Amino acid sequence: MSERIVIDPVTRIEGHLRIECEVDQGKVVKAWSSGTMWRGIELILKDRDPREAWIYTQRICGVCTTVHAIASVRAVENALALEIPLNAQYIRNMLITAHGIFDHIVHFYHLSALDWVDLVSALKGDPRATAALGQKLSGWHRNSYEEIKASQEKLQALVDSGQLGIYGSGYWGHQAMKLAPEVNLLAATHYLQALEYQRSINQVVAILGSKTPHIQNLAVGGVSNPINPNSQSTLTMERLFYIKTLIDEIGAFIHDVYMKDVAAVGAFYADWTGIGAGVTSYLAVPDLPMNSTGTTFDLPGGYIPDGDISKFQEIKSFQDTFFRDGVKEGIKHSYYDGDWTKHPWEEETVPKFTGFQDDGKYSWVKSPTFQGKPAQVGPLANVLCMYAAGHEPTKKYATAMLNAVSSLAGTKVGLGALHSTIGRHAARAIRCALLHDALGRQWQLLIDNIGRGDYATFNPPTFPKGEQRGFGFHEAPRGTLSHWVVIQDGKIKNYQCVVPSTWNAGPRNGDDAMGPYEASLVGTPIADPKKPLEVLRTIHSFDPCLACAIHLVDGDRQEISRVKVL
Ligand code: NFE
Ligand code: MG
Repeated sequence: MSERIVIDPVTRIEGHLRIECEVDQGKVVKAWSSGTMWRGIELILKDRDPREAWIYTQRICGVCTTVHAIASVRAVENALALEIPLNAQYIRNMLITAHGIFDHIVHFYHLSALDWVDLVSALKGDPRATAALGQKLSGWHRNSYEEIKASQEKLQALVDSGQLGIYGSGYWGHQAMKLAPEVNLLAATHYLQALEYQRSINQVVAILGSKTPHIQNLAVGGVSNPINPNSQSTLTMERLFYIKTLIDEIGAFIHDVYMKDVAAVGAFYADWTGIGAGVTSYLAVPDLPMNSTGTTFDLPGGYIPDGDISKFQEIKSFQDTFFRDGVKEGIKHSYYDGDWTKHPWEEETVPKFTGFQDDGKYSWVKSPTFQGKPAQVGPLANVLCMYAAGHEPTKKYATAMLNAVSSLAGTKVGLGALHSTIGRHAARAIRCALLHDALGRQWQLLIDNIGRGDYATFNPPTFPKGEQRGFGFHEAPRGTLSHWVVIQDGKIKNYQCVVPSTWNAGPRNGDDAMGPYEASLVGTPIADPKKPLEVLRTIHSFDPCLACAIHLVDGDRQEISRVKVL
């Protein structure tokens, strides 16, 4: 007999997500992904000055704080065919890469590792054996007996205090937890260390963006960082070389800790390379523009239909018509009035809440499609597309990751294993290494350009009479993000954001095809329906952000529902 599992809300994510599954004979047979929170940004933008849209859209999210700012200025610049100075591209690219590194480290260690790592078991690990294991895995200087022992004592003190806090309701001792106590202890030690490293790389964002979360230095037409190597109150060589020390410092953590831990989790949970593939049409956009018009990029992107890498089609520029015409959103199963599938420039947003209906409307998230089909976005899509584009550094890191998993698992693990729950973690670590190399390159490009005497950071925009349409895309940490703007006589007439978590968390589309979260859950084995750890493993592997996925407001301010708050 089948039974229902409802997880509401899913935790260790951003925003409000409800996952409902039907389980039969120990496996998920049906799944629903529902965004239950409702808020507003897109309609607030109507009639505003396009130059300030980025400040508002950035407030969509407190996690991917830079990305909506970046996509927004790109959308308006695209509508105006406005070029931006090279220094502005390089500074934006440094913000993008530093933020991405921070985001990926936080995701693996703090938002998802505890689905795989048992903290209670870590208390039983022998610190000396753990140090020996760590030293076998990598040359990381903080895999020392002293450091591991101190981490274990910290955990033990927490348990002894009886105040477990956020660790109180973990699935400790669950039968799907498979790591030995020493592996758990090593991972728990890195969990604590990762808190320091995510903070240090985020300083790059704070220095260039003036603050984080929510940077302050963007402008339609460039950035507002004044560059003057001889002044104390601008972006100086002293600040830039301090940034370089932060970039250099984090490299060892990414390569010797993050990449190695993901390989170990992949090898010890090798069965999870066969679980959680879901939607295997992948979309990723190119990013890190290398010129002032956005026609060449440091990292490539494109589209892979139905998991077939040989059918990869590249997306080439900020003017790309294959991308521009390929994106649509539908609302057949979403809480909006009607049943349509439209291009973002043509959408109108009229909320209409009906309550959760299995075969009707059941989510505030819309259903995006690319070329008429659901697409998975995120680091896995990004890495597969870069691999398909023949990007050599991607091939190098992907091969290194797969070789590391193969040697630990004692069996050959190929590229096909990436189409899975574990594959999403592996791809995120690979992408993190690529972003780190790119950050170093962008830093060097900026230094060299300043060295040539170019201090320009801004081209002022002018808004002609009449209508202009623009789109801006960005490969955000959770995947492809695009903003779509229609400008009329210098004011915003329509604004739509099609966001990474909207692509992945979307409900069934106009053709009733499941969204990526839903499709990835079907077939997942469930050991104990009362403790659905396996569902969380797959959902967390996408790194959900429902704050991003739903971002509209009811313009009439009607009351939708009332809740009691304790
Ligand atoms: Ni709120 Fe975000 C990213 C964007 S959405 S986290 O990355 O855009 O999924
Ligand atoms: Mg939207």
